[in-house]
Amino acid sequence: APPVTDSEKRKQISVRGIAQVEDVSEVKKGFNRHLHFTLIKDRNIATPRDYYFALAHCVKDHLVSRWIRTQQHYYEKDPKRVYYVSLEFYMGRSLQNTMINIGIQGTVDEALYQMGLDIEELEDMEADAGLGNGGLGRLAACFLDSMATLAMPAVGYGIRYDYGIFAQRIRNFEQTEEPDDWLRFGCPWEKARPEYMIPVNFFGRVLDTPDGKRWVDTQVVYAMPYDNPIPGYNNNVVNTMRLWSAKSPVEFNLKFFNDGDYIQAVLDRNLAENISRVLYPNDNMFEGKELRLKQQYFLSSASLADIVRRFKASKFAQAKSPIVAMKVMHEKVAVQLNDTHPSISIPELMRVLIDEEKLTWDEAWNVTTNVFSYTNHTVLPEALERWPTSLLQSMLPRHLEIIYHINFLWMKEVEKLYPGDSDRLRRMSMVEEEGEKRINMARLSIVGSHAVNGVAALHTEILKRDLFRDFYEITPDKFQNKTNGITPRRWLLLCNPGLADLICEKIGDEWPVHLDQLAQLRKWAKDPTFQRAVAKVKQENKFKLAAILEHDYGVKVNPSSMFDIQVKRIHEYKRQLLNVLYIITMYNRIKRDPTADFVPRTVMIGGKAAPGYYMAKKIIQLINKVGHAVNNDPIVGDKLKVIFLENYRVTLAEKIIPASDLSQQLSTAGTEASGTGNMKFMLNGALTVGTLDGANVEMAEEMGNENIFIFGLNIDEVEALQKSGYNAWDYYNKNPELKQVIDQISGGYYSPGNPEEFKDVTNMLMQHDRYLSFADFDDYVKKQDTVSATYQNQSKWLEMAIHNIASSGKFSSDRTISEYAREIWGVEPSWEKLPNPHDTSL
Ligand code: 4GP
Repeated sequence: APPVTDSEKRKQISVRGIAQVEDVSEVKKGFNRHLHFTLIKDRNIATPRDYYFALAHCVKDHLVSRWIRTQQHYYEKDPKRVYYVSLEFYMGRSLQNTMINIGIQGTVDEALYQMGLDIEELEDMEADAGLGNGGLGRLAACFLDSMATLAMPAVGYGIRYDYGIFAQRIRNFEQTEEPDDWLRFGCPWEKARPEYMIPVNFFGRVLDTPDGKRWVDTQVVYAMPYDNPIPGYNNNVVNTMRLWSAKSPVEFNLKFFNDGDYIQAVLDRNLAENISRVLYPNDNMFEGKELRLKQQYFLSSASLADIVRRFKASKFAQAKSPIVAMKVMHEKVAVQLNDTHPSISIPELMRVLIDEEKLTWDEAWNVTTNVFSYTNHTVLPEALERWPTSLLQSMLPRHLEIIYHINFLWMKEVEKLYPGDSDRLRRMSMVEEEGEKRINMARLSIVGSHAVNGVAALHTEILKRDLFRDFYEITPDKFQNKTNGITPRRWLLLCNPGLADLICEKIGDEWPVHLDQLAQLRKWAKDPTFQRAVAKVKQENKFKLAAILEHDYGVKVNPSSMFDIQVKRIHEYKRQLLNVLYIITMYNRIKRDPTADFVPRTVMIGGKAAPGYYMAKKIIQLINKVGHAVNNDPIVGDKLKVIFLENYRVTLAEKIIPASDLSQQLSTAGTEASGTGNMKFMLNGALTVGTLDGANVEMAEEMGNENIFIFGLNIDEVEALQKSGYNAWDYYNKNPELKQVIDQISGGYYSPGNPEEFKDVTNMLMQHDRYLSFADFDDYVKKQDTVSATYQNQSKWLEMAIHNIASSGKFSSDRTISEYAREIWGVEPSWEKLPNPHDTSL
């Protein structure tokens, strides 16, 4: 027989041979092994955290075989790849989500039970991966779940911040911030890949050589990848989220080394590594800091280098000469830009293709515009990114040069279409000349992409008619709507198992991947037995939350009161103040007539304020002060409680939303691009009181206006009022309840000893409220009164709640992602399963 080759022998090295069966005894064995061999602890000294880590490693063992096999499968099939590039991935915890998605939760439950451990206690040891601020970051996380569930060859690229979104503590009624040291005990899910580090260049200057442009004398920082598994639901697919961490090059600050200041040179390595130190804590707000621009370029450059490397290694590219391959890269690569945050990717890809791959400008532009697409998440002017050219000139000189040339060609095109229309040229130029010279990143993103999308129907209409009107006029086909969605796995299966079980009893178990099937529940909306079952689940969730509130915040709530909840970042446009005005109105009514009929409420408001956002912090202080007055007033009793939910985050959302009766979505029409919290409440059977804004409009369409409490001005009325002139005094003078509330706040009723405390808040409301709060007050109060009346009719309320659940199919992020796939990326979603590598019969 011929000698066996090494390559033959190596076929023993296969994930097939080591994949374990998923039964209780295997799980116990794996858990035991990790506790002792990985954590080096025994049961005498192990803490709940040790047990959490042992379990996480054990669950990971069942994940990695699927992970490897999925990546092998993609390499073999060589499909078009999808890249979601985002400065934020607001993931929350991974343990329970992983167990659910790979289908071993039941087995693990049983194994831990047999070992005398409380799984919920272990789960609570996991730190949230809080690498996001709010909606935009959580959307990216839901999208990763859907892309894996739809078996799409997708990678999420982001930054591995050492510090995620700060922890919020309330001290003396005010917000304070604590650093979120989420990696302190290590992250069991990630795998560092130092062998794939990528150099990223900054500063330097551009040389014009016969061989093209050269960017020289740069400072180099390395991007070290950390891979995180993203399991699909029940399909054996595991995708990758690759997060970059900044590493100083060995020769960093060579000058100091040579000068003999060795210690200083080593200390200065921190400077380079600060790039991935901390997430900027702004939601819907641009802060033009140099370090933030560095983060954006760091992510863009490292990710594109990785994407180009993977493309070049693909079968498709290998079958062609390098230059021919690069000219058609867009056939195998789609990159979605999550807002303009990574939009420096556009000139970066041009630089790579022209300066390194030697394509012509036109060839490079064709590839670039076909690779990229851009999602807009907000129309608030203060959120739109406009980087000073002075900053770009010093940090990224070659990129600024490329942007200028893109703009030069673009201006020529516009001039050809509208000769002599200089005002239009100014409106459409990427270079803004008023005041400090800046680059408008949204305009760059529109011109550099083949598709631009809004995140709800109304929002997309605003983009087309208003913010990007001139661009829409020239390329109407570029503009698309992709209404946001949420993953039903985390936001129902995981967070509300009681409701999930109930739904399964009625309609089977396919709804988590075909959420439209929830529509079948409509036929039981009036069925008293089903209503009772839904009510029972809700009541159990409320008891559970009440216990958490008592344990974590020391407040006792009435679990049969209406749980009335507004959780989201604190922002003037989201109008938490409107909520506060109504709380005080209720309080005044109770005091005026303590014996009158009153539908008890526990009002909960939660959310973080950006640390530099003065008004948002004042709003938090006001909520806490009002809560203090209301909660300690014996006349009120347990009719009304006001709770500020400290440190609202993904993990707290999972506990609050299933226990909610009422969801408040109060933004001024035309300001909230979509909202996604609104969808989570709907899916969990809460009713909504809200404006015709963002996705609320489509929610109302799906469930019918009779199942939602819509109030306030619509977008046309808002625009008309702004045009004719909004005067808060008119409303104040006409509505005695409103007048009383404002007079109390400005008179120091809620800030005894310091009547000035909230004068900036009342002055804003009375004199320069951009969000027209008073204009909607009257209608809001009336609608809230209807809410209370409806709550007294429990069977009506439950009927509406069931209609909410049954109508939420559209808001699965699987639907959203399927639309992106087919209409923007040119790939097909799939509901087929990969083989289970643990199935030994295969
Ligand atoms: C948010 C929008 O404010 C929210 O309406 C939307 O649902 C979410 O994006 C996802 O599309 N925008 C941001 C931001 O978080 O920072 O612009």
